[in-house]
Amino acid sequence: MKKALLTGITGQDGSYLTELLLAKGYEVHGVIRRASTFNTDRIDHLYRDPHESGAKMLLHYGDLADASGLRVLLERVQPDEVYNLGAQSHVKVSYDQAEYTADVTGLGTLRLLEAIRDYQDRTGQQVRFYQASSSEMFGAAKPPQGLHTPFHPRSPYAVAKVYSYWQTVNHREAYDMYSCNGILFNHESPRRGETFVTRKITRAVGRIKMGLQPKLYLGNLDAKRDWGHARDYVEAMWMMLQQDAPRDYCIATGEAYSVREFAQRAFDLVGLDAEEYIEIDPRYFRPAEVDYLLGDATETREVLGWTPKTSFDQLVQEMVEHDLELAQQEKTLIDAGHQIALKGVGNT
Ligand code: NDP
Ligand code: GDR
Repeated sequence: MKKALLTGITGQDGSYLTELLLAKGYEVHGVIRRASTFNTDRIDHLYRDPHESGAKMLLHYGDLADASGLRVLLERVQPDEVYNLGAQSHVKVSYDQAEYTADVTGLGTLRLLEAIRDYQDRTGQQVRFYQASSSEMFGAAKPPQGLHTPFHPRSPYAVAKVYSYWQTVNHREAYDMYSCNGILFNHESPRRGETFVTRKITRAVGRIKMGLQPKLYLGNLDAKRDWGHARDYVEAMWMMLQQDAPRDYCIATGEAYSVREFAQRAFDLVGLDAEEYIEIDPRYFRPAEVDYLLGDATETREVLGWTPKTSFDQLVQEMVEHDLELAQQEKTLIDAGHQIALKGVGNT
């Protein structure tokens, strides 16, 4: 049985990747952070009490800021594959927490790579490594962006990801490690964090339709993104680690839409006019914006044989349907006299 170790298992991608790996018969070990409230909502449905026999998903406390803890985890788990999905992943937040983002999203990768290198040197066991690189690294570069496009990062988050990208390449070249970068363009789902724009929109659509929220405040509506479905993208991550030799890949749909277009489709699906409900709030503007991301994944498709299965329309529809149901549940509870606190508010 293969063993995988995931950082970021509690995040959107971590949850879909865990489902995929469990279905393939892996034992999955996930790194979780200690928090004062539960932070495992996205993987609770996969959890089985480790005291029972047959538990295949096991969770360990750890943090990308804690090098010694990561080293101990490698010894304990002895993984065949490591997926580094953990990060302070919010672009706007990275402006407020630039140093922290550099530490976790940048240096965290180096800590993990160095722990793997030591483990391999001592045991002779090969560990395959996946780095969650991002289209944000292309930043201001002209579309379409692909493997040969020079990086021009536009936020502390993107700069940290560029650092991690090159550490991953350098460990491959210097130490002959099986380490790969997956440069993934935006991917969304009903499990997307509620402060990312697509989920913020679909949550608002559901709540506005149910009369729970009057307006939706957004920033730059003209930014364009190449949006795919997270469930499809985690499959590509796994495929990258099953090849004969390590290399880097770009994963994208090859279609881009603006934030305005995403919102219009989402509101249309529930019979509302987006223009009537959206207001611009400048606090959602970023100090430097990434205007237009459109991925060129031709090479990846040829090498990996991967193609996205979910269209843009299907993605928007799945998210809206999910969030409409969530809003209906909220309304039922409110009508019954319960207090509901909306998650995901704030200035992001
Ligand atoms: P999420 O924000 O949903 O999840 C991030 C994960 O990282 C969470 O599990 C979070 O834990 C964990 N994490 C945060 N800080 C630390 C830390 N200090 N130590 C260990 N773990 C930490 O991100 P996604 O699932 O959307 O993305 C996964 C990865 O892919 C990220 O690295 C992201 O930057 C990258 N990426 C994402 C893209 C996308 O469109 N989704 C596109 C390209 C790259 P907790 O739950 O406790 O907060
Ligand atoms: P992004 O995703 O920055 O591309 O990073 P996000 O959904 O946050 O922003 C996309 C675009 O929408 C514009 N926007 C808003 N964004 C947010 N969050 N909130 C708003 O109210 C709002 N209004 C307009 C933004 O300015 C931006 O142009 C995501 C993250 O998952 C990264 O971790 C990942 O690396 C990249 O995608 C690829």
